[in-house]
Amino acid sequence: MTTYQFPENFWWGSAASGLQTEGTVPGDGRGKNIWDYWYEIAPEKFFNGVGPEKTSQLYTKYKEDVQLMKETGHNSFRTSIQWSRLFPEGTGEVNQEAVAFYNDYINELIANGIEPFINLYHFDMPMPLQENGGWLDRKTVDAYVNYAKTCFQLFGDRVKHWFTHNEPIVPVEMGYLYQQHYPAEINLAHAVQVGFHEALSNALAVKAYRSLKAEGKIGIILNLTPSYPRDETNPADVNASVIADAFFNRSFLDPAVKGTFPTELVNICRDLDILPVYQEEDLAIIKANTVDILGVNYYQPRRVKAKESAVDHSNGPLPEDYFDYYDWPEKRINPYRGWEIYEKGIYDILINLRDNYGNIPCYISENGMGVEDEQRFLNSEGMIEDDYRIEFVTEHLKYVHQAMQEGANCLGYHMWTCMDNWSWLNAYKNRYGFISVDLVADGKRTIKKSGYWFKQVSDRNGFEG
Ligand code: BGP
Repeated sequence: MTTYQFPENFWWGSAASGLQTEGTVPGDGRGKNIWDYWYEIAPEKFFNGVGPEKTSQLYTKYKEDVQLMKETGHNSFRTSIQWSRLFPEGTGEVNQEAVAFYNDYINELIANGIEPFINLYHFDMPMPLQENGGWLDRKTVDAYVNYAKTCFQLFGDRVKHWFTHNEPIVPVEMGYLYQQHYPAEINLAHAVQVGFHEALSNALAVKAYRSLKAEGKIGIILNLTPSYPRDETNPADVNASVIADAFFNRSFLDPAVKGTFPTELVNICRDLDILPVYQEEDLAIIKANTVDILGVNYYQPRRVKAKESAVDHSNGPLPEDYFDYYDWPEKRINPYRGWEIYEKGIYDILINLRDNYGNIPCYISENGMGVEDEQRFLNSEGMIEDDYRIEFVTEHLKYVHQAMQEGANCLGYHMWTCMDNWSWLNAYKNRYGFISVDLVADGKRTIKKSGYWFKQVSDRNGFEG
């Protein structure tokens, strides 16, 4: 048995987002976002036809939920402020119902010893802005900066950890390459423009926050997917992994932390004549306004090899023109989500940040395992015995610990997620929480075995394993 001891003040908690947890109630004044709209026009795309209007009813149950966070050992918790709740039109009038709600929610967390980490954009573009192009439209960047500043002013007296975006590559790839988010286009030129505007909006929000001379920290949350080549001794495979890494990781990691874009990516965009439209001062703004802290979401690695298959030109250029995915024979897969489980990836990310990104302060902002039909694991006391989740977290934490022993600047570990919540298109198919949510019994919450286990880990600031 080894003792895995973490430093004092290590952040133990979980992450969620506004849209995935809150739900709507009549009179709350929330505006429509792209998910409401997509559900309206294509409900069949959503697992079991469940849309974003109800989700886990946190809007009315947050007091109960904060108590459950306490019971599961949280000293910190991340959520996002829904843009379309605060600004029903995306810009203009602030919705005072939203201000009251987020004030109460934040105060409740603090009163219970849980530090609120607040993220801004988590995939929830207000529909009036999307109608003008969403992130394709430069005016959305201005609207976003206004939303960011408003949040800093309203809640910044109590919130000391801010994040500008959660996984900004996801709206790029899922909205403009792989059709999993609205507007579900396949258009690399649009994807590049959207990504650039998001990167710029991050820098402008950092700048706005700094101008307030606030004492808190501001960062960004990135889903980093280490790109492993099929064969590390084969230069063509290694090159494929470098390109995949530039597209999916360094596209945001480099501008956010170093203030520059990866040369490989810029060269590809130049060759394809799809460099984004930008204004003269944008690059200097990005250079000057890098983040204080990085949130790392880690679920799965990316395995690639040199391009062997024919390039498919039917949808114009795509990242996959430069590499093929590699099916590693030794992989272990979470069959419900279809994602590889590879614990060492979390260590490799932290070491990469240590060696190549100035050891920027960071924390694991999401990690977790979505499992279908967890009712199978109910015991006679009505508790879900999710030993697989305990094992998943334990094995990842061991690698986090090892990286920290070797100098990685990791300040905490947040699970995805606290309460089972609604997922993009998958709705309630896969459950990730420490706490189950019974959709039939009006959202009844029950702590799972992993929730009690996490409390012990947090109390002891470590575990034996
Ligand atoms: C991350 C997102 C979360 C969450 C999680 C689980 O990428 O930040 O919002 O949804 O993944 O993934 P999914 O819900 O697709 O199973």
